[in-house]
Amino acid sequence: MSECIFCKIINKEIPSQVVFEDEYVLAFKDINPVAPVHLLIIPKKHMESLNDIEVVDEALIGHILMVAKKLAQESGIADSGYRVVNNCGDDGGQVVKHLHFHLIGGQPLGIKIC
Ligand code: D5M
Repeated sequence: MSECIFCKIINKEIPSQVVFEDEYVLAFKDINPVAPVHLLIIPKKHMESLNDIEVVDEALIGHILMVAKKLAQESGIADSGYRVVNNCGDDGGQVVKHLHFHLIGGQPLGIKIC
């Protein structure tokens, strides 16, 4: 049994507010939202971080971005704008060690560091 909290969410061992699911990915509401829309999009395949993706994962990563676009549209933030954020590793601020992408929007977003 995996100890990874996001794998537990995928396996429905702990609850989450799922907004999208298919064979490859799960998207759910972030438990600590920083904006009116704050979703997490994760691969069902466990990978610790962006450092672990391989060539075979190219389609999966593209799919995650397509899901981000779809969820931005469905959330009503596509036209006003949003961010898709991946925190990688300790300096990147990654807390949960299962690859995930934040979809954030619904208000003007703060500090822009790049
Ligand atoms: O982001 C990890 C994110 O994961 C952080 O914004 C909180 C969120 N989180 C942690 N546990 C849960 C559960 N159980 N449900 C929903 N969201 C959760 P990081 O990029 O690693 O800092």
